[in-house]
Amino acid sequence: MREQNLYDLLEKFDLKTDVAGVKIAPYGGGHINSTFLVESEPKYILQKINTHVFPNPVELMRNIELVTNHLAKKLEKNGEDVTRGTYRVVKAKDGKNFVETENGDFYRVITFIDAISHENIEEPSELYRAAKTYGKFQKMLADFDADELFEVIPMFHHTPNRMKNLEKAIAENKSGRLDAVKDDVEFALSYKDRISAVVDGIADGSIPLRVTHNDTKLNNFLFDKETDECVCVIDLDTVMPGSLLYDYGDALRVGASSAAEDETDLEKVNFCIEPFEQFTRGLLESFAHEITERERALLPYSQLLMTFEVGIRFLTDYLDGDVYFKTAYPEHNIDRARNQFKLVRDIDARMDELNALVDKIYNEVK
Ligand code: ADP
Ligand code: GN1
Ligand code: MG
Repeated sequence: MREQNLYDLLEKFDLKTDVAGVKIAPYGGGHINSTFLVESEPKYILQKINTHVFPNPVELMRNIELVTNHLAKKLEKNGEDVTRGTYRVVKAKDGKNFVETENGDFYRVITFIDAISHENIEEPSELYRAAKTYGKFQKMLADFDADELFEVIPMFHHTPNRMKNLEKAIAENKSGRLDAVKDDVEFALSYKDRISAVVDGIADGSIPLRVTHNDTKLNNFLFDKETDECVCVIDLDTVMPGSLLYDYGDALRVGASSAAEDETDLEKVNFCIEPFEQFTRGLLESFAHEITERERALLPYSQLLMTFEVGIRFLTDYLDGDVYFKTAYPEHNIDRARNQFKLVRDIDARMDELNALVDKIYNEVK
């Protein structure tokens, strides 16, 4: 879409200012939606919703409006700065929380929070601060009625189902790339009988379902530009009932890696224990009194699991011909998969050490 059309589109939203002539530029490093920063005063975020990934944008936006309204009420009650604690949905002039264009694209506008996201950590203590912010976020949603939420992507973190999707992609080999990735496929399949612990725990009740974020990678946290304080969690598209373990594991997947998710020099991609310790400490300080024994026992496993899960999702998308994640070049998805698998190997080799560290931290903070 040409930029001019974005101005026409913004006209349809109930903005506090005239945006004629202001700069509108692609923004952020997300893999799903198309995000633009509208540099008016105040600034806004304009997003084209990825309707391939989110085929029910109306329900998705209803979820986000409900969740952000709930968060705003809580923040206000706690005397906190609502404008930094969550983004808000800006309504269209017709009262809807999105604009649908003639060709069926869905756009939304949300308030811009003046803080930045990191693609990689700059120092381990960022993860302690992120865990505290996450803990607050999760607790604010603890009394949110989960029945109100539409399940935007069914079985989003059902790892055995993700494995089925990979097996289907292998069988179909739509992209014709299978031969080139035989080793990666073999590695992925070798984990097949080790990926059901969280779904099993949810099924037998030892792992409670909570209203969770489900996409807690590092760049979905915002940090203050000056103080590096962790301001809030954004990207609320996937807020759905889920396990705390999904959010914990996913945050550490990127947060405890020494390199970007698509670094191709795998010698540079290493699991780092300091951010792991920091995030675990922050999380357990928030949840020590309510985390179940099973959840606690599976903390290190969940990091392995979530890293593996995203790895097989990248591999699946590579085999399917790059239809899900945004890619910048043809081998992007396989580079990402190999990067995640390198981390899986690293984490797996250190499971005993990580389990002992979690026990130690738990005993210190409980
Ligand atoms: P995606 O679903 O594609 O990941 P996000 O909603 O995460 O899209 O947005 C992409 C990036 O844009 C984020 O990682 C963040 O850097 C930036 N961003 C998104 N929403 C806001 C906001 N309300 N305020 C400030 N920055 C934002
Ligand atoms: C996507 O939207 P973004 O870029 O924050 C994906 C996550 C993956 C992540 C991998 C809705 O997150 O599940 O973990 O890419 N989001 C969706 O980087 O599929
Ligand atoms: Mg994002």
